[in-house]
Amino acid sequence: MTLRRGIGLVTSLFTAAVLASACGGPPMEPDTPPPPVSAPINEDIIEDGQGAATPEEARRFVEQVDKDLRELMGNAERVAWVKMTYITHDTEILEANAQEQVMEYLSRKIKEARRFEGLDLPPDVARQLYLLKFSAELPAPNDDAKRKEFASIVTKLDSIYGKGEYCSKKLVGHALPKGKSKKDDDGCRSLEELSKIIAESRDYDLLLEAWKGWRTISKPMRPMYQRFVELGNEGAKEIGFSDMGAIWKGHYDMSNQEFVAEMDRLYAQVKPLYEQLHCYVRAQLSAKYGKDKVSPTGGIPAHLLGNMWAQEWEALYKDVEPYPGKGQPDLTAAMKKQKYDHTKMVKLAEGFFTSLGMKPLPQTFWERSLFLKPADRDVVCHASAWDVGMSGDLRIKMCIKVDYEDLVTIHHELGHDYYFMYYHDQPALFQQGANDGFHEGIGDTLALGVTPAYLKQIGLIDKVQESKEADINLLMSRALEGVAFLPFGKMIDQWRWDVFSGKVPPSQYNAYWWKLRKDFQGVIPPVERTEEDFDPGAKYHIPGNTPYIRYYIARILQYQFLRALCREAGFQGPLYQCTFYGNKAAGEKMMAMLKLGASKPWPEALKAISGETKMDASAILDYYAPLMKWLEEKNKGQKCGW
Ligand code: X8Z
Ligand code: ZN
Repeated sequence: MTLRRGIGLVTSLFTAAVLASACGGPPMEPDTPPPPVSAPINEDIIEDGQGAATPEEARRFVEQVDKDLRELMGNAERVAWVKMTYITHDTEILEANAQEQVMEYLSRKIKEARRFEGLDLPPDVARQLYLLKFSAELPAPNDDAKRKEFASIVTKLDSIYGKGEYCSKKLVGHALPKGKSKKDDDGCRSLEELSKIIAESRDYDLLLEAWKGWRTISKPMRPMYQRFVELGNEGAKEIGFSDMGAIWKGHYDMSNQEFVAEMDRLYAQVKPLYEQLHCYVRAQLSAKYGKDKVSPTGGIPAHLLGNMWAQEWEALYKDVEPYPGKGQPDLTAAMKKQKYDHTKMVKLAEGFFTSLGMKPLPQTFWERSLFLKPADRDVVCHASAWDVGMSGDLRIKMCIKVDYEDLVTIHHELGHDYYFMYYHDQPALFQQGANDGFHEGIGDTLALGVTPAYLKQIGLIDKVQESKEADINLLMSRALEGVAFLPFGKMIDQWRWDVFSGKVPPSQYNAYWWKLRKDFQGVIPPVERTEEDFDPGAKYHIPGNTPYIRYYIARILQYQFLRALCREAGFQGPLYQCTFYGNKAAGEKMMAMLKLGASKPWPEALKAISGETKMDASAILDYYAPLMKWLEEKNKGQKCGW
């Protein structure tokens, strides 16, 4: 569980996950991985109980924790909602106070729970204790003053990002903010407008201005982040971990080492596909901007990939379209033509879930969600999903634009809300994804089902183009999103794990960031960066303190889920053409997994939906197989890699 709105994005108690290593090995069901090895134990832990611990006492303990968490989290989430949708001096303080309370509670209970280590406990009690152990994703030190400082930094980092704005004369006339008239244009732009420039402009210097500009907002975060790492590590040690990264890596039903090896194993499967995509896109950009600007053999300058962080490249689709004009529906245009607005987009996504036999969203969802960026106040626009107080009070918070990218994000967020909805009856500690990658992957799986055939069925497009060229175009547009993301999804937490463990000192924060960007993504900074900068802070999840490896896991799992659901739906044909829209049998499979929450180790949840027990990148490779072949052909004679 994460005390903050979990997933920063998914909110709910535990959105951040917590599958953890249990204390002295809780009984595990057959078929589950070996009990994880916990991080080194700190001997100073104070044991609170009196006399020998018993299983009955352990049961009472988890029941009390369940009650307390519901209350504490309910309050903290409500306050976080207000702060994120109305950032002011006061709401920041209120949020920090509420977080501090949860932090204090969790650290205390984690220590107390040590008394049950080694007991033979009923599986559900053992599992809750196991999950509790990893629940303090942001572990505050026990010292009151330090805890206060820690909570305040956590809140401030998030707000600095939310309020971020860059002003420059060079931006006057570009991506004018909504509600501002041309004559009042002061050149000040928020992330939304700067991102629009990055996605739409092809003017090298303007792109550079927007890219550099957004990175000015994160410079002041550096000393705060450094202190955050010190305090968080201190708190982590107090509850028995070597550093914060050991907690973050801990909740995957396996040891830290096994987890890292598992992530590497999956990456080895997908890396050749990424390299081919990179090679092709780089050649197109080099032809467009010139070899002096984009070297045909080196890394790609980060501001040219259509996304502020170069994490997903779908904005470049038109620039790199394999067969120009061959049947890729322009969904943004289709939605605009049919007068889609934010509500209609959310309804469309909800319709996909209900078509599978799931319940509609509650009326309060429509009343309490935030769909549009308010004109009169600062909010955290980064999309998130919420179940305030684990009470079925489902919401999303998003600054929706009418375009395809946001339609996918809406599916993503509703995936979180439907997970909340279906594991609602579980104890609080089980109200999280089987692992956090599962939580992130649900809505994305449905978004893969937004195929041309589905779009025709719902009347957004008139006809489906059936040709090899149209298929390659479709796969290219998908790969610019799903494949381009993979190394980015992996490197973000590589950076944090190494920062938290002390392998990377503050004097190398930025240099190490760019080393990983180059090594993993083959992306380079367009201008010199120094240790005056703090470029990691310009990506939401760093100041938002949301673990990121979950998105990498999700990007792989979503294709595995898709393959399973399409099998269930009896679909025959290439995976990329499959939609399981309207298929109740597929819906049943998905619900069976959602209902489990984290009550069982994740391999059992994976089994419930797919019959498989291992994460496997072969589904994503199958999905893109025709594109891989096409790319290899196209890249012949090129020196791929960087
Ligand atoms: O943060 C998100 C979601 C909220 S959980 C909008 N995503 C990552 C990102 O934006 O960087 C979804 C994809 C990756
Ligand atoms: Zn998410």
